[in-house]
Amino acid sequence: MATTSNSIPTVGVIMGSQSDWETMRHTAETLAELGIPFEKKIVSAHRTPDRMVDYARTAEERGLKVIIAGAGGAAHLPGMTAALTHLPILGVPVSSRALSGVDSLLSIVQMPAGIPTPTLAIGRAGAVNAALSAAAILALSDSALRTRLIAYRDGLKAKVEAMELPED
Ligand code: RP5
Repeated sequence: MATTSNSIPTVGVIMGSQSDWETMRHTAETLAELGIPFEKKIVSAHRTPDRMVDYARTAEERGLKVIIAGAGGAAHLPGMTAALTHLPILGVPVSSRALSGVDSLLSIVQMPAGIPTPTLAIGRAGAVNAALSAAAILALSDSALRTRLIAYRDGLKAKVEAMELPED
């Protein structure tokens, strides 16, 4: 299991394949930027189902508070993980080769009532926003993180305010 710091990870970042890392690295980078300890692991709902069950069933006792799950195609990882733990599961649809991630999006978002998988946008935007959503959840009980999250958003605001359009 890859972890980012000596602190106990509070966020688990899982993905169905190494090919998902190009998208999910944006989740990892955003969590790191906000100083949130996380772990990352490849867990495939279809190809390593036993690993998925073990990961989800031990998540809470290992200290995780939120899990971010990214997958593409028939993207069952977020939903199946949500079925195995009551921790919040945030789903990131990875852009697929065949259907550009629309299949991933619909696979994750259309859960039956009772087992939710809050679902982000396809690709990089969703990966970044999953990290920010996890931060917002954790910031409810972490005032230092709340301060860092507000500073992150202030940074975005400053960037847009500094933008300029070319002269005609
Ligand atoms: C899914 O199948 C993974 O989440 C990945 O997005 C997709 C393709 O996997 P690879 O064929 O690249 O391993 O399980």
